[in-house]
Amino acid sequence: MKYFQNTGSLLILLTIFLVSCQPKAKKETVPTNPNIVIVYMDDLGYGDVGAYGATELKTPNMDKLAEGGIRFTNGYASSATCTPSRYALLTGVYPWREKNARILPGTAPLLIGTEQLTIPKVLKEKGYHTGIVGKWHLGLGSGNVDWNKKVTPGPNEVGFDYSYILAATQDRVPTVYIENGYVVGADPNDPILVDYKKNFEGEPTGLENPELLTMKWHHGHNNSIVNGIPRIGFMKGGEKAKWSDIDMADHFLAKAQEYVKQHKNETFFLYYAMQQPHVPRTPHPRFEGTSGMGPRGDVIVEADWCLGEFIKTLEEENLLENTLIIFTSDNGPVLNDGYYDDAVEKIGNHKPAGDLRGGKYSLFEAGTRVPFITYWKGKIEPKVSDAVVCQLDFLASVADLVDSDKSAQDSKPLMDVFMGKSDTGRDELIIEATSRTAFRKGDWALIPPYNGPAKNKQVNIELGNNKNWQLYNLKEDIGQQKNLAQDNPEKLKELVEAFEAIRGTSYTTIENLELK
Ligand code: NG6
Ligand code: CA
Repeated sequence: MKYFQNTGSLLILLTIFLVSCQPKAKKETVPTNPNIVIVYMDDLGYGDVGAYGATELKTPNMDKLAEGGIRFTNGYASSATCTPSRYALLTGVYPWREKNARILPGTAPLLIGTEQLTIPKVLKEKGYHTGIVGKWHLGLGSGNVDWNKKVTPGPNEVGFDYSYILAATQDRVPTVYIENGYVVGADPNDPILVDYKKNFEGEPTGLENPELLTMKWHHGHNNSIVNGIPRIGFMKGGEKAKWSDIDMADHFLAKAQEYVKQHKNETFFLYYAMQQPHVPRTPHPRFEGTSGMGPRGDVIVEADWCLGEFIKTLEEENLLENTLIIFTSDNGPVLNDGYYDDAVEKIGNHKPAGDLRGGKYSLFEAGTRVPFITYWKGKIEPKVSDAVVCQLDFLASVADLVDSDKSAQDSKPLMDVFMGKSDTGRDELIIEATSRTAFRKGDWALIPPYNGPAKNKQVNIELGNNKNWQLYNLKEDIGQQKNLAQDNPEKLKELVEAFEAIRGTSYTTIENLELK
């Protein structure tokens, strides 16, 4: 008995000793990284959101996010078009450094190098599960893709564990979804062929068969017809794989919700890239007529609903307090982008660009200044921030947040700004629009001289081209009406020097265009 008692106390002593030897850190709660979600819109303008001044168009869910988070008034996409903006967002590299970073056809090879650093790679290394649902538009394969086999390299080779994408744009073939490299619904008996140069024999086109169209093309968009809508590029086969345009928003939403539910017990990064309000605008019938502005307004209402449903899922899964949500758009707004869809006719008093000048494709502010919101329930104090921030900065900021030492050439670590702890954003930023570049520094915007037309007549957007330098004080003149370049040569010189220090001197302007 005594023997057992002694052994018992010995064991107790030993246990106390062993417990007290445990390293201290283990007892403290180790902070876990949050889930990160980027909700990326396609062509949503600065003025298209209630929180950014829209009154005719109702966007209650976007507004709720803005009101509960930080609404940036100087938040920028890197480019006034899609591919370059998406390239910069994922890699943290200015798109003008990559000559192929321009609007890509559906057959373009993968633009991001498989060795290149990306946001999902940074996060993967820190234990995140990474997914993309929605629009890709960064190229696939290495040229001559066989759509009937595994399409690779693609998102899964640049850091995403899971991908469910549309290859390019809703108006470009192939009009199919691709899950982890495989066309969903592919049928070996009905192989998919895609070509951007020539049609496949006997296949109808928008140009030759207007009688088959349910949506009319205005410019471009007159190649293969899918679901009555003429597209850019030619496609044959894959009947069962073709998407339903009116169901696309619901389809991507369901995939995004599924992704969250499947990975709720891991730390995840989801890039949810919606296709709205890019053309062709095809709202689900339950959203038809809801905006009074025709399909463009209706798909914004639809996208707003999708956002609300998606956030509901995060809430139901108890993830909202542990998820940083970033909401923004790849470029500014456009009304007629190639189809007759009443966007122009039914715009009424709505101003898609707010008080900004220009729109998609433009070097003026509306090309790149977009809705830009960060939200993290319980962690971000609601406010409006005037700091200049860019999607280019997500990579370095996110790396900072998860304690990664990774960074990218042009990306600035601005997590304090995205979290609302600081209002010191970028001092300078180069923006891009269809291979031209402009500069923002402090309150000033600089646009070098360019030869091109002042306006793209088809889309009815001022592009920012002018034979003279343009200099605007955005604080006093947000609509860029008063060119101060002549009156303020010192400021002009200062900005040109700062711009060229980053951009170099071989950018295209009238002068060096004339040299060619
Ligand atoms: C343009 C298309 C436009 C749109 C854009 C890409 C024509 C005439 N216009 O070339 O409709 O598809 O490319 O938009 O074809 S983006 O948002 O993906 O950059
Ligand atoms: Ca776009």
